[in-house]
Amino acid sequence: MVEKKLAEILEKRYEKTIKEASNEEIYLALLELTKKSIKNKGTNKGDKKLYYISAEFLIGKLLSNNLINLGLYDDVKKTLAENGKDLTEIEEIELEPSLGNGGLGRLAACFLDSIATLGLNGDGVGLNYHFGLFKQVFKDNKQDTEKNPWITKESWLNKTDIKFTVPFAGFNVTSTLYDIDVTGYNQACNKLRLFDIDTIDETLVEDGINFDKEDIKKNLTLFLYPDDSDDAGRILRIYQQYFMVSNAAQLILMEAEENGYDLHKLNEHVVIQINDTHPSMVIPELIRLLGIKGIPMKEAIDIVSKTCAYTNHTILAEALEKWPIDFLQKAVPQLLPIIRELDNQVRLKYDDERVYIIDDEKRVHMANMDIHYGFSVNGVAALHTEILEKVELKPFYDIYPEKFNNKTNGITFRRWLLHCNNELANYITELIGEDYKTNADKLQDLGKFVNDKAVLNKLAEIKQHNKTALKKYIKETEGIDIDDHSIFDIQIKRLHEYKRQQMNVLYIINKYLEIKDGKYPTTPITMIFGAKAAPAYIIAQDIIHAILCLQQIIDNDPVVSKYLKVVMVENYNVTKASKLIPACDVSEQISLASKEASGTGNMKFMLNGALTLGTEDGANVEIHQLVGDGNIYIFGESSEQVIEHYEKADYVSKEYYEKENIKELVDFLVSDEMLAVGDEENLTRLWKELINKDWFMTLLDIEDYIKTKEQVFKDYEDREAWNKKVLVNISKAGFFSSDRTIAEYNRDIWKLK
Ligand code: 26Y
Repeated sequence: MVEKKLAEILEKRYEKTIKEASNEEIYLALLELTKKSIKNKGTNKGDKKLYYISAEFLIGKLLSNNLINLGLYDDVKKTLAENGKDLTEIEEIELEPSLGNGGLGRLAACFLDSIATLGLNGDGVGLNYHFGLFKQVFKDNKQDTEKNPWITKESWLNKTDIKFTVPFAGFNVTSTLYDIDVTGYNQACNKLRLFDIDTIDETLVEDGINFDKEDIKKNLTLFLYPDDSDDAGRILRIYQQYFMVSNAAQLILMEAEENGYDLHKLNEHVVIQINDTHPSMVIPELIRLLGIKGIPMKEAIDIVSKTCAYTNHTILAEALEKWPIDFLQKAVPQLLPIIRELDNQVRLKYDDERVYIIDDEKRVHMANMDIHYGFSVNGVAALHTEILEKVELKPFYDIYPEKFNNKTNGITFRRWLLHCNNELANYITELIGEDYKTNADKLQDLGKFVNDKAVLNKLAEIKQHNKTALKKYIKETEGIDIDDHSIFDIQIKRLHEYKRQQMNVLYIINKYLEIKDGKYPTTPITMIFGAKAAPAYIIAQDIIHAILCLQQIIDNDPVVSKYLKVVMVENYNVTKASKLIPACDVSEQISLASKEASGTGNMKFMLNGALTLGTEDGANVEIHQLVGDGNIYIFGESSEQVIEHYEKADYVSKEYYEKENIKELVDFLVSDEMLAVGDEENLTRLWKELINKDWFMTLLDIEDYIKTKEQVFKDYEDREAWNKKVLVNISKAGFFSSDRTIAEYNRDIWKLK
């Protein structure tokens, strides 16, 4: 069936057979075939609709996932193989959109998959960034940035004829809506709706990622998170955010009116999920637009408050957006009377400046607005929500305890198991049947094989295949040789000091010095990193530099390189994640306790049979509870202890640095070896930062980290015991299906039929 259709398309397009066609031609034919098949699926309907508004949707490549969801994957793969073609190679043709930067964006993508799969009527709404987040390249052991174009003539984007006018101070712009179909697993479809500005000008970007930040009509949708280290950059972000939410609000009202809904009862037909504070201006914008439709402000505020729900993804103060009134005045003055009124109402009710929307420095606290004028506030893991309630947002929790709820994050098993680890998925099916694909709890049935040696060996064999496949991929893409019989220890996530890649660096230094001293690991170790750093985040750049320098030093050392290898993959993205995760033995989740809201990589690794080395932070806490002490490696101070250190301001990194064994590791950063391959300015800055500030308490946990990691590597040697732990981890991962998360959002917040 698939073979016939594919052959027909290729014949019509290129007058070629499958055998004759190039990978690119086959990709384009599969794109056409898939899009046709999506058309036959129909869309989810219902008299209430969710709009999930987000600045990021890190969707990754779509071909294989769509094929899986449409039930065509196995057929296509087989047909291609019979004609001498390899689906994995054809996937390479598709460009990965970089419409996201990290966890929040990937979560939004997993959620879209689960919303469609559960048959819920819900779309994503965001922006069609032409160059997305920057592309990372390494030069002289440092990160360099380039634009990342991904929009091709034929793609998953469908241009619609929906257009809106968005008003800014002194000028209007026109938008066009593009849709990407979101396929559910064996289900009808939803849409990801991406707005673009009609007057965009890609030629504005001359070299790297630089462009004229003030030419709003031409630059608005060029990049996700354009540099905001100056005022022009910050104001541009306001323009972007407003453009996103004004389009979203106009779309919502247009669809409500098309359906004949009474706008006075909008909340009965619409629910808006505000993904972090980036879309928060949707609240005043919707109030403004309802006003234009004749609904008085008081009532409009009430309607909007019953329609909007807010998700918080971080407790880091610098990520909680506060926009100066002056900036808003400059870009979107029409919102100010509304925001002032919202603030006034708060001030009349509550005599507590911590909950005001506008502070005494004339800044608008976006999260505060969301909490007062939304009906739900959720954190993304149990510990995170607890910290919000008890510490970070306590004054709000005291006012509105009923609004607060937890929704522990999840991941879609279609991408993070069926697609990225097809061999494991098929083996699980062989053992326990298909049900787990739609009912993830069923994975628990694997538990009964925990003493079955044949099963344990087979799991190890699949892991080995994935490691060998990764070795090949890294050779092809990075030009680096790795030993597929070494332990694969992986830390992949955005670069941030709180995630503590620098602690892993100190571990590597420790191992390097040990090997130099003649103490060799039983099994060689490969430490793999992947991380982009925000271009303006100096210390993050320095940490990348340190990793790349170590990589070079170790590569050049004929003795050490036999036992230890460091690889930092370039331009870490969803595609690379899906190759790395199935091959991993040890999952590094080592954030300072209390700082990682949830983490979702931790869940992907667990599902793919890696063991977690982590702190009691974010969703690690829940992983720990599920698998039990014996199947996870936990270290470091607890979130309570850490929060106490912050409150008492009693952590002094220098006191730890003075310990001889720690000093040796930190000082290596500025050793002759490092300076021979690295840049003195960067390395010295990082060294000083660790000694004098160490805001995320690396030196506090380093000893426990090293000790625990040694235990991990020791335990790895007992292959059977290790494989049992692997099996337990996979069998307990069902809780982290985003189908479960979405079912909870719907039950508690959205209430869609
Ligand atoms: C605009 C700027 C200040 C900003 C840009 C991006 C602020 C925040 C973000 C992104 C945050 C983010 O990705 N947070 C992550 O969300 C994941 C999904 O909930 C969590 O798993 C993860 O712990 C959290 O860091």
